[in-house]
Amino acid sequence: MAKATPTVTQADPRERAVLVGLCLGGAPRHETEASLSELAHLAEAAGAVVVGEVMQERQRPDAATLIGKGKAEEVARLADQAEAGLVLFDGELTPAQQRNLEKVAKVKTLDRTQLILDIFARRARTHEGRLQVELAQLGYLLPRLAGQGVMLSRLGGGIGTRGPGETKLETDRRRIRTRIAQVKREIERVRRGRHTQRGARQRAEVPQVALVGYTSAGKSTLFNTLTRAGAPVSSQLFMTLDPLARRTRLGDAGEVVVVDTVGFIQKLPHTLVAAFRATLEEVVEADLLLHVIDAAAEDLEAREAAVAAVLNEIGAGDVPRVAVLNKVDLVPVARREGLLAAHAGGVAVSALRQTGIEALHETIARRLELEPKRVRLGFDPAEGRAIAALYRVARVLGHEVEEGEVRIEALLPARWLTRYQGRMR
Ligand SMILES: Nc1nc2c(ncn2[C@@H]2O[C@H](COP(=O)(O)OP(=O)(O)O)[C@@H](O)[C@H]2O)c(=O)[nH]1
Ligand SMILES: [Mg+2]
Repeated sequence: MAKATPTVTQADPRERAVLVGLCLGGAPRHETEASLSELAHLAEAAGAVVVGEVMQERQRPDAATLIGKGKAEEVARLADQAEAGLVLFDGELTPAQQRNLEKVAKVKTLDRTQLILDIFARRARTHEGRLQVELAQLGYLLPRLAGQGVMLSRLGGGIGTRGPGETKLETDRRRIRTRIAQVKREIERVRRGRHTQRGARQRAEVPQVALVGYTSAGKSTLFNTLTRAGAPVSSQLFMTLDPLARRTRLGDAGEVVVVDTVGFIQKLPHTLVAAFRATLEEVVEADLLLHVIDAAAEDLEAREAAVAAVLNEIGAGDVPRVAVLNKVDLVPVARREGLLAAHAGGVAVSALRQTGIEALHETIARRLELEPKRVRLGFDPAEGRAIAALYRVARVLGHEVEEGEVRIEALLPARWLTRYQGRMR
């Protein structure tokens, strides 16, 4: 079964990909299909556009090409017709299979692990995150080094480090092992530093809201809905175009930083677990998590449990959490009501149709205690820094000096009341 979907115009700059799924030994077909649709979603997350799909059923994998030579040729024809520059295999290819398939397909051929690594590499934002991804990439590369075709240049290391009588391959392997050891040490160092920082952790001036949930639950759609609606046109030019973290205003309630994350992936290769967790560091630091749930998913409870388990494991179990039941445009009203009843404090939205967003704003504002309180505070004129800090978190209505004291009247988000308790006048 092969189909090409030639819906994309030639002007589209995205990489064009053909997906290949394999259904082995009479495994249920719908499992392979579900896995393939997750792969499609991952491909999109990596910036590709899916232009064709091939699925094959066989008893056992072919040692040389995984899917068998005839099928591999069919993939090559489809890739050619669809003008695809990339073939993505759902599953892991041995180094030899990858080389053989690339020879037949005549275009870049990657497996699921490489695709996920690519997504993580784009998305790792912290130093530790980048190191974890590099470590996973090196570990993946090491057994796949077989001479030509492998780009080592970006791994650093000088030319001419080759010892006498040593083959190029051995030098490359040694260089990778050295780098792996370096990266591991660096990760340890960063971790130790982080623990000391966390002890002194303070509330962020602008509260951080992180979107978590399963792949394709609608996190990125909601991210766009939340941040686009909030961006005033005049500041558009100055808005950082970080695709994953954006500062935005929630109606009248004040500003937050919304952070998008990589979704929880169903078939995450175990070698990628550490790298995956590193992409979630910001989740641990967030003030509020929006757990985006696909209300139309059949295995919704299992997915939720998987997300909750990972949150606990990474130390984000205590971060306040709101259940956002997304895609309610796809479910009957009765199911929506049932889901809301089962998720105390939850909100039903459609990120795509932009319904329920105001209620979500209100919930976020309430949970983050953003509602403004009118206060009068007193400062010593020498406390310039404390005054500047207040200006950053509050809307100042009046500022005057009385009896040698700076008196400031302001609208202060409720979350800051305790910090300024001693200054109330
Ligand atoms: N019908 C419907 N589809 C949605 C909604 N939100 C997202 N989607 C679709 O679900 C798919 C996955 O969305 P995406 O935001 O990329 O999910 P993510 O993996 O969690 O970031 C896309 O095809 C979206 O268009 C929604 O509220 N209703
Ligand atoms: Mg996304």
